[in-house]
Amino acid sequence: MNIKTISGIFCIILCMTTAARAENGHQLWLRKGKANPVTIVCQGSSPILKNAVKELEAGWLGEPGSKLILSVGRDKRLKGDGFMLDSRGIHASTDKGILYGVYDLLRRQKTGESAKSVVSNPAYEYRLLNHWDNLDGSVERGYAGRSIFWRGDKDLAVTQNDRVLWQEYARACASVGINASVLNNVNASPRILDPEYLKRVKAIADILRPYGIKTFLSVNFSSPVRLGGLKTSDPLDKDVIRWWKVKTEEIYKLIPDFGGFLVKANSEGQPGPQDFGRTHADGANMMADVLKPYRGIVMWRAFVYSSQEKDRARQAYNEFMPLDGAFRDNVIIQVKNGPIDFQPREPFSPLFGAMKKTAVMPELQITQEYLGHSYQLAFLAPMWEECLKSDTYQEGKGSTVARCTDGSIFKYPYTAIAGVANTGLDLNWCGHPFAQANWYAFGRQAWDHTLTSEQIADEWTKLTFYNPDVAYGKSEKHGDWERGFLKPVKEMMLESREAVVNYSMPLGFHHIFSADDHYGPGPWFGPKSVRPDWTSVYYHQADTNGVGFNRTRSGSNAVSQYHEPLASQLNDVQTCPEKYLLWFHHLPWDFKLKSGKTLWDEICFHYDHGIQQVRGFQKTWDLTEPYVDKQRFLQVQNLLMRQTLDAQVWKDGCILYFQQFSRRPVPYDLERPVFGLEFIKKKRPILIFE
Ligand code: BDP
Repeated sequence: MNIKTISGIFCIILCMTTAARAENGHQLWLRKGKANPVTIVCQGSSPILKNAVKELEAGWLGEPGSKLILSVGRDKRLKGDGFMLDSRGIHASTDKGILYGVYDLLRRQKTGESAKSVVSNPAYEYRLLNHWDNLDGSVERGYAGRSIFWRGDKDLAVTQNDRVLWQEYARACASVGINASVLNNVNASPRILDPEYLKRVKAIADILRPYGIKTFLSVNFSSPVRLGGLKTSDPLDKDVIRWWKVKTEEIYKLIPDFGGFLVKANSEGQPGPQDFGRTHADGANMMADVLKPYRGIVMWRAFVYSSQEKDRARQAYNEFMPLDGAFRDNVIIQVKNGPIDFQPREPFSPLFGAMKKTAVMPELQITQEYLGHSYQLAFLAPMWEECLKSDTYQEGKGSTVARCTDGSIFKYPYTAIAGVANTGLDLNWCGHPFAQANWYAFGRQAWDHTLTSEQIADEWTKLTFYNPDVAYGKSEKHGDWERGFLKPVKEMMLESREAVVNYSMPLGFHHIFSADDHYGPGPWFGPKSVRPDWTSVYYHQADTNGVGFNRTRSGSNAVSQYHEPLASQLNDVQTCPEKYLLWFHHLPWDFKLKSGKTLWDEICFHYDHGIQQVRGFQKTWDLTEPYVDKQRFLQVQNLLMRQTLDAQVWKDGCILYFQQFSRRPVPYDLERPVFGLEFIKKKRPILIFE
């Protein structure tokens, strides 16, 4: 053998040991690895405990041959499904608590976090995913393939593949503490309550249950008419009440631990109690009463807005505050994090903390409807952290959104938090490899809202990318991986949502999308035939004098829906945080910001900074190549290319559009536009790849 052949063989061996094997992402953050033997003593053999034992046996990375005790019993340090870890094992008051303890322990072993004397309690009782899955298999605002639950009327039989997938889904949810799923779209088809569909719901519920997951359904308010053939769906009508009673009984016969209903009523064309001159409370209470004997709950959404209200941001508060105290105790009002609609940045909804006699739960959006679908890398934990940790001042300083909803300030009988899911049939479940981090982060924050985004990014990155079987470089292997991959990738993730804000809607801009796809820029979108609050021009109000939505006391007065001192702080342009500036104020183009720049220049700088940030992500990612498998490396690399193009289109489209009103030059330091305004409007290069 000559030297060349020897070095060739050597090279192949080296490559085999160092290259990470291709990963398609299907195993999420639960990737299989080697495990050490462990002996488990478990008191009980429920399906949930069996799963707990199975997980420990398959994933134990502690001392080989350790003995671990799983014990269930009351302890005053434990709340709900909380758990305790110590050197002897896991203790919890419920079987579910044991399962959560197992996942927590295994996560700590994998990420190198200490598992000595841990006491962990969930912040919210219900930690739900809301699937906007339609029965025909499409997913509203879903960007990762078709529904994992539905395939249409003609395909209701449950296959072995379905079962496997649902089990994998349930396991992933449980591993981050998610304990409930709403299986269908809030724009609900009445058909979901048809016996044929309920059979499939039961099959799903049976598979989710051993992972501690409760099943809920979205229901259509006019089901009594559309499914039951009744003449009315008036919630005070005796026959209607009877219809819901019988239907509810039918559901509980099939699914004894069914969770309850999620309702979108009198919103975006959906039917509701107001169609019959009744209130949201009348509608919600009727359902709450039929669910009460089974301990079921109603999650009633506050996402309402009508064309009569001059400022859409005010509507939910105006409609729901007068009803505070009128709801049954098994009703929770489900409120989106912001007053408009899951924008890249919104202030928190003023309903949080304001409804003191009614349980309120936050609704977050995991699917990236307004943050680049599954084409853009946007780690959302910082956005949710920002909302949950915002101070409402409702009961004095420190009344954060989280504390106003988790039962610490108001003693609600039920507490909950929901996330609109980003799952689909794509092999990696979520489309973008980094979108998985948002599913993970939602579960972790719903369990513990005091966690920082940094901690969550750290855990997820280690679990999702670190491969103990790979020698990452010549020196001390862990150190290399942490420096070469973990640190830069975490920094990129933590910056990513702000980058999206910068290149799409900085300084308080919101909802300036093109038409209904909620993807590319469309600040020009404002046809007279469309209801004003469905246009972009309504939200930015740009003219030659200035830009922004005046929600101060001299404008729509939406600021007054917030508690003092926040209301005054937002009202005053000098104290309003700049990130919310154009949300609350209409300002002249030459208004001076804290940086000393004019508003116009600052807008341009933010758009430019956003694209520079994404260009930075491209560089960061390219350097990670030695530390990640080829499949995921290339996929993310390609997606970042597209994101840069998207950012360019956003920047050029918005700057050139607003320049027509500002009549000022683009600051000299900044790169010039690449696309012309008319070109963007006409060709929408953002969709070139489709
Ligand atoms: C909006 C979505 C729409 C949803 C609606 C909702 O564009 O598809 O149906 O929210 O939350 O964000 O009901």
